Amino acid sequence: MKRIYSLIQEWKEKNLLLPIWMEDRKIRLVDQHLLPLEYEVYTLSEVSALAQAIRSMAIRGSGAIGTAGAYGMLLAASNANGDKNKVIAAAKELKGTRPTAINLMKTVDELLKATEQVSGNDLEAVMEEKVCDILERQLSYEMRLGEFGAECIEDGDTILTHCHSGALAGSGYGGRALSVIRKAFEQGKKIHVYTSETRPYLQGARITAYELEKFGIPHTLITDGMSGYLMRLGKIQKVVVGSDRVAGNGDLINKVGTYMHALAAKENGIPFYAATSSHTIDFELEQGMDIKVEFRPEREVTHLRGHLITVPGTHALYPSFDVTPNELIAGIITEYGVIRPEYKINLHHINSEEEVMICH
Ligand code: RUB
Repeated sequence: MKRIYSLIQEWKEKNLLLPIWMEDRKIRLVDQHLLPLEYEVYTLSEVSALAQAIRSMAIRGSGAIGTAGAYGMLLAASNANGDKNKVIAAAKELKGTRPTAINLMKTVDELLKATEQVSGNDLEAVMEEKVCDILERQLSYEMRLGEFGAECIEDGDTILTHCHSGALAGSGYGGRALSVIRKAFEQGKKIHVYTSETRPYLQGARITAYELEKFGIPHTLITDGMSGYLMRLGKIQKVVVGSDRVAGNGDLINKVGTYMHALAAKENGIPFYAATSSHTIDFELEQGMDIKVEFRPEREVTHLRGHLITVPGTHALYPSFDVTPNELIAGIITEYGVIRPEYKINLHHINSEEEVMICH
């Protein structure tokens, strides 16, 4: 696997923060449960172990689980001894792990299609080529959307972000939201970031804060319910979040809590941006509320790091994502530019690769 190993080596030398990679025909994966207190890397040699890591959210974030799907397919091809049925079974297992983030499904389907015409003997080599193309493409999207999105950020802005849409949720530079923020910071803009903690899994408190610290970007941790009041105080100028899926009409499906931030932003006249890539737009989904959102185990709400934090026997609910209607979104940042309303019309320019509207 010469090409993939040299790609990984090159990216490590460029100090990309990789959530997952491959070594000695095995997957290496940063356990995102433990960050930022511990940095532990697991070695996985079976697709079923990777599927479990995605389900348990040891690896998470829509971009990163798409990448995990790609590595999973390569691992499956490598372990298959030429038996394509094993790759088909692995694809099914990977796609069944988490239902909301569309990158996982699209990536696995793309790889499955690529293997259909291939003989068993060529399976691993063809998969490696295709996976490398996908990894390079994802990183290039990340860099380009960061450039476009940074144009929306002004010197002196304080930006609210929710959950974690950063390097470890993406390809290693800054994922979606943090690519925008990181690029603006690298351009010399004096910015500050509020990261909302993101109950119950605390991606904002743990992982966004970890990356902002690493990148040297000034930041402050807030709890999820504080954003409205801070907006009223004039302390927030922009909101930038990532995206698990964008519907064809521009509705955004993202980490639960996003909708509340968007409502507060609209009420206070603050631009709310969704950072995404063309790969995350689901043109088959007409509107966001048509999606079946993943509900996770109630124990993830009633317990924190294994400790019960409520009355024993109390029931809890955990819809993992919510839907932000398109009318609350000032712009959808993509690798083609920043798409403005009317999304139903303008998002489709991406599909046809016509020129899209870019913000200034
Ligand atoms: C992660 C989450 C992130 C998105 C967007 O959910 O909702 O905000 O994935 O980030 P989870 P990005 O932690 O449940 O996987 O667009 O960068 O993937």
